[in-house]
Amino acid sequence: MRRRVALVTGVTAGFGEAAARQLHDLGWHVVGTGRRLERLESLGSALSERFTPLCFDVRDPSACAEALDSLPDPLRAVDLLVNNAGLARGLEPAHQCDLNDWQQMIDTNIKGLVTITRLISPEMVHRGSGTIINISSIAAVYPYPGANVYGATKAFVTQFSLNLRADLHGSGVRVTTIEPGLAQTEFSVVRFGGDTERAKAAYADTDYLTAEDVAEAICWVAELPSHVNINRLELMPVSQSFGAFPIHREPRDES
Ligand code: NDP
Ligand code: 8X3
Repeated sequence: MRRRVALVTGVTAGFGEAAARQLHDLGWHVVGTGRRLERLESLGSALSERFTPLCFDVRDPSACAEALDSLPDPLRAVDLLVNNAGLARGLEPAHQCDLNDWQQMIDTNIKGLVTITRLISPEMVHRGSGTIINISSIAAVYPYPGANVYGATKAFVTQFSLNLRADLHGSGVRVTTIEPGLAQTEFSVVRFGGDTERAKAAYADTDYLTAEDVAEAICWVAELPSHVNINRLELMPVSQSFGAFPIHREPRDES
């Protein structure tokens, strides 16, 4: 019998690495991507021949196409696509942000995700089966100061996924968005430009989600019977919830 193939973007850290490990342990052949070759190689050594590394930047459409074209025939029929590669850069208010950071988030979280989806989905539709899991965020739904473009890219991911599901209706292909809250990965180190102390503070004295928690959700969605589609799945640590609407107040001149 043909082994199931999962293509997971961004397996060199965080959710992607944990998902690659868990899917591999469930018997999937995992094609794992990322820009850091040495991390891909060390993950490959920890797994088995059922792991195939692909080193490329999702922001480069030609590199995406070339990498996927380089796969041997048995790995071209992707049963599960996990669009996970992504990042946040900065937490400044919009008017103080670095425009390059905004462009990097748009190029990675939006353009990279749609490029991979466009390359992989036709074969799934042709075969009449497959699952696409897009990693969004609670930032897609709940605004917070400093989320500006990051949250907007994730809102795109959530809405794109719903629209993709509408387009693929009747094709047998499933589409799910997973929207995690606070989770400890390399996310905050990247967001704060390598400032590990600031990143550590984001997770201090609280029970955050782990990469393994999110990977479990990915595996659960992927392993459900083929007639079940989870549309959106939002998860947070118990220690996180919602803020009130802030009201700006200042004394009014009543004269
Ligand atoms: P990590 O920083 O730990 O991992 C991010 C992964 O994305 C890495 O493997 C990285 O690989 C890859 N990646 C980033 N940019 C590119 C690129 N241009 N090309 C290819 N790969 C890239 O973060 P997380 O695991 O936390 O993040 C995974 C996803 O989850 C992201 O989409 C993030 O927005 C989302 N998320 C994270 C939350 C959190 O609190 N941690 C909560 C909600 C959503 P490499 O650097 O080797 O290229
Ligand atoms: C990452 C979670 O709350 O930092 O998407 O935006 S949050």
